[in-house]
Amino acid sequence: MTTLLFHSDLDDFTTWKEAIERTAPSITVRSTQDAGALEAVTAALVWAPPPGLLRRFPNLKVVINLGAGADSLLRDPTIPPSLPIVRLTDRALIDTVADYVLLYALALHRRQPELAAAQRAQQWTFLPPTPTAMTRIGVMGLGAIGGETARRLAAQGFKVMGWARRPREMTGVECFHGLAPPDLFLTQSDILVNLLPATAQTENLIDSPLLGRLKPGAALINVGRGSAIVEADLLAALDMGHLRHAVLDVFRTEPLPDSHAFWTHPRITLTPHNAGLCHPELSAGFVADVIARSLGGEALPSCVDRIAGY
Ligand code: OXD
Repeated sequence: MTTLLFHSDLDDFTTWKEAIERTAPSITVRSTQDAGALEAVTAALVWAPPPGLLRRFPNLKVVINLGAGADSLLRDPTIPPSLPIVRLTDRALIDTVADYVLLYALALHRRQPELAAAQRAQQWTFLPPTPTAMTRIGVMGLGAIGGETARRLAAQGFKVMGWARRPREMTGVECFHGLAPPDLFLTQSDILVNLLPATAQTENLIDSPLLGRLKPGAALINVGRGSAIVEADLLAALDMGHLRHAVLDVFRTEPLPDSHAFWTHPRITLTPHNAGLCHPELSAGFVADVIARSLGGEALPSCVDRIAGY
């Protein structure tokens, strides 16, 4: 028997507990509030736990991050670098994020924000529809989620480009690589999609110089991390009209503070970091396998590279 600690303010404890214990009866899942004997906990399945929480468990062998970006764990100085962090990126998470980007890419392509504003002003504004093949989308980040997102956008008929640090080949997606997004990628993007994790390299990536290289009237979708955006630069690009609209799901501070300018900006659509979520039934087997491997001293899948920061 082994104990798995579960902590998340967003995911339902009981559903996860039932799914994991049904899949692996030798695992007992306990919540932070009812953790039992601290020494019995050998694994943790967590989303954004309070800093210092995991230090209480002396026999912890592995931490599974309940989501794609493990930045909240990497920011916690009390988690030793030797403790493996595994990322949970299940089919549900990949599909829900890809759906989100497709939804807003279509909305931006069909000028839905402008139509909604016209309706609020009771103006009959005819904006001619155009085929998706006339809109070019640049996707930054081609990992499991970014790759699927790019594929779905291409299947919808959009012209799709992707940029990643390492070379990739994808049917139907024009791939770029390198340390920074190249000019050809940025200057051709009608819609720029950020799916990059929070790292030292992506911090403040979307600033005035980058936004200035996008086509006039381009739009932005950010589902990576809020730290990628220089907020004042984004607001300036929107106010000048160089950027037509921004769809934001992630923010530097979450929940977004009440007084934040993004809440009421007419060219911003925002959602409460709900683009994607893992599903207990789809992930229980992976979680059980990671715990078995960690107890058996075997190599772990999807481990966060502490040097690369994701
Ligand atoms: C994330 C997630 O990393 O929702 O943002 O998984």
